[in-house]
Amino acid sequence: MKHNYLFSRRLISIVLAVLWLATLANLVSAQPGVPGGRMEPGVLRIKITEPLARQLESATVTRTPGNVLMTGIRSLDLVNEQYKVTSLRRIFRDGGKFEARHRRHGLHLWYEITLDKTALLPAALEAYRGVIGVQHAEPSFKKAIIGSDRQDFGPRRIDVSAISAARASGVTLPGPSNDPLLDRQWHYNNTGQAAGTPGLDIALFRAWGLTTGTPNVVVAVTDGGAQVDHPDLAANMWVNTGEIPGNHIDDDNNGYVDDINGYGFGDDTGEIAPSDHGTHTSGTIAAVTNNGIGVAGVAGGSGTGDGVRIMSCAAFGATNQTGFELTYVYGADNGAVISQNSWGYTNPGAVEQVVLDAIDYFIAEAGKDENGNQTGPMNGGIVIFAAGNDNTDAQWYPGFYEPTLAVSGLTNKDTKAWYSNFGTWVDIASPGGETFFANDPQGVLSTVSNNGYAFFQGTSMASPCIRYCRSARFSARRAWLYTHHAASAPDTTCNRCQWS
Ligand SMILES: [Ca+2]
Ligand SMILES: [Ca+2]
Ligand SMILES: [Ca+2]
Ligand SMILES: [Ca+2]
Repeated sequence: MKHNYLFSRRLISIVLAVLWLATLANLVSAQPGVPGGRMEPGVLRIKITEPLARQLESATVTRTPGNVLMTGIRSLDLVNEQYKVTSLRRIFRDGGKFEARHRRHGLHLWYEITLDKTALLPAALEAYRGVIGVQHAEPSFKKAIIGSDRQDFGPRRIDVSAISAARASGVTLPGPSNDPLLDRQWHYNNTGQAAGTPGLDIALFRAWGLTTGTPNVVVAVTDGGAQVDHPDLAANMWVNTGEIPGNHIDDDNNGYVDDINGYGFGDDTGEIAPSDHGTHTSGTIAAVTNNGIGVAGVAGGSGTGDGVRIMSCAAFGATNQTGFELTYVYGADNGAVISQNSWGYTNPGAVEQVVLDAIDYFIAEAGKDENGNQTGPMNGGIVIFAAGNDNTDAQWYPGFYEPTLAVSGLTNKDTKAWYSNFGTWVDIASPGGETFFANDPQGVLSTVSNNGYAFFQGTSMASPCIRYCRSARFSARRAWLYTHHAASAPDTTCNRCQWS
């Protein structure tokens, strides 16, 4: 794998922040069972060859009296008829000015097929694999926000009326910001305030000496939706300046209507449905720091409007969950350079090549224009995933996919959090916290929906490594080699980090 990202000084804390965020997600528990039960019924995906793609793009589609879709391509139609196919569509919509780039990455070769819901998917997959020009066929595996099935993981809301008044204005960073809840964010500066071990944190105040964030770093958060108008988050939301809100027109012709702060992929709307989880992970990255209200974000700026920007990619919508692969392509094409993910499949070993292809696209193309010129703060992107909350070393994708940065979770005493996944595939560890009762201060505090604040626990990011992040430049591949957090022996020396 080739990663040649050169990081500037200002990016370091951002990356660290996002890393740790990665896992404030609460992953799903492993659900051993029949693999077929983990597939979405009535849908499968195929990747076809270039010749078949050309044929399909020029095909005249007709329908049989029974509404089965026919393409005029005999080998394909035979199977379509057998499985009562009603829809065959490109997964990645036309990329506009990025279409040539999409095609170079083969994104136009992916199709989604809607078939008889009662069809046995393993048999259907085999049938499509036998079609001339089909290189790959796969089901759509079920996915979940990490921990969404675990109410004990959060959110544990705090009483907003108990929030103390803002500290004095005029506070300058580095050093403690004026956010009134900062003292309860032990993961930034662990003084033992939540019965943790002083000093075991991400040394955020020191990192703020390098940077507090920068608005040209856009972080795409694939999760539930962020509350885009949360008073402690709104100012750091990415804004698509080419789009006019609410006019039902795709003004900037990027394929998405009214996408102002990202897109509700799950619900297929520019109106992003706020969720506690997506608001929490977004807030850890970039709640507005030093604005005198609520919490601080890791890269939320210095109080002068200079934080990183959050692009909310809500694949988990209010009514539906879909479009995961689209979020990476959307992110890369619309200016994001970091992709933050706190979702996973509902069983270990499940993986979708279409998602991996999209992740590869993000890693290769983020930060560049359609001609390959670097326009963003990085030449290529980073994709970060929560390792998961199953306390196993099984193959939990997409974090298990090597090019992503997989993040496990630590307690405020620098031990592996009880729930955190682990293994040689995990790249880094960071505070995820542990909560055992309502408002347990040992969790991680951030923003949630309805203008709220709450503790969550979840697999998280790497305070041990972050403490060693002092250099101005490093390569992604060299930086993130860490963590075999076996159940009881975290490597707090971080001696596998190789900062340059
Ligand atoms: Ca648009
Ligand atoms: Ca519009
Ligand atoms: Ca704040
Ligand atoms: Ca990795």
